[in-house]
Amino acid sequence: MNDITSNVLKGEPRAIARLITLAENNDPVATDSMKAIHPKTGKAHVIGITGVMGSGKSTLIYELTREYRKKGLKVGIIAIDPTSPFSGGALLGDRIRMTELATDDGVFIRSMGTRGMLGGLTSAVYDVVEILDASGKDIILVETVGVGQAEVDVIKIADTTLVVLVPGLGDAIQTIKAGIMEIADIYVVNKADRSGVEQAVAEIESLIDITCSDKDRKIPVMTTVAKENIGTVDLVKEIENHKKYMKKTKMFDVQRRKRYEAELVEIIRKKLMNFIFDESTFKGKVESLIDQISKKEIDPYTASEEILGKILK
Ligand SMILES: Nc1nc2c(ncn2[C@@H]2O[C@H](COP(=O)(O)OP(=O)(O)O)[C@@H](O)[C@H]2O)c(=O)[nH]1
Ligand SMILES: [Mg+2]
Repeated sequence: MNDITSNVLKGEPRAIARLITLAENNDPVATDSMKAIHPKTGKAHVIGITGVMGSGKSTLIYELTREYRKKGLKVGIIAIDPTSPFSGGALLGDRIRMTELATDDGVFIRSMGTRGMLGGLTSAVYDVVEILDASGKDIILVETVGVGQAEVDVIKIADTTLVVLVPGLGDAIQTIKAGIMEIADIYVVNKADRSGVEQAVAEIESLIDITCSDKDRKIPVMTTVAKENIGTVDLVKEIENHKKYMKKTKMFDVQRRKRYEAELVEIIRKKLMNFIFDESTFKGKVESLIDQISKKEIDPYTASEEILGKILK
């Protein structure tokens, strides 16, 4: 076992940061470490937090982290959002609060760009989850921003997914439109200090009644004022309840398999792409096929078969 691997397993922050960077750069050293740490993973509860920008996800993560720290649990935070206060974006007041966490040894924060293929999650996020898990974090909070594929993809990584909404703006309706209704294990109506909370909760609950297929568990709708740390203790309890429910029904393992499936597919996709577009293998061939496609000498399907035929033969 190399130094970086054993230091990651000891929870050493600098080794964790280093391995994440190596993994993001597809460095072969990272691959060796990733192979070595996998048997040490699986303990962390991965919690996805998604919702529109400005709904209070980062603030909520900050308060949740403080609650988990009070319980003595170690926390990893992955912010897939360049504007996050965790990555130095956002308002000064928010940023100061977030950096408070950075001085705590039991907390590791990493922000990542949204440079995933097809607008999905950046592929290194699977590695980061494994690394933080192996480093001894009990809780991993993954924040994704906006409404799109990344939000839907977070469900594949998370054991428990929170969808954060705010009162007003017909948010619940927007959620359905974006097709993320199915991904919520828990709804959080944040900014409950604003008007229209009851209406938002009622709206979401009636949507749950229509769309929720699970008869054994009603999806809870929690209200919070993240900015004033109101409702976070109850939210932590609901997150724990969801985990217990998942364990009891064996859905936990089903969900974990989804993550590993997504991760495996992503690794294969990445390797295949690197192989095809690598200078030494097919680069020249690919270029000449693109020329031929442009000149209508060949169609893209036949061209793809030429490349794949060479791999699969
Ligand atoms: N009024 C109010 N503002 C909040 C609340 N929670 C967060 N905010 C503020 O909303 C803004 C966006 O919060 P942030 O956590 O960055 O949202 P994110 O984009 O979803 O991560 C910040 O200025 C927060 O201070 C809340 O419960 N009530
Ligand atoms: Mg944020």
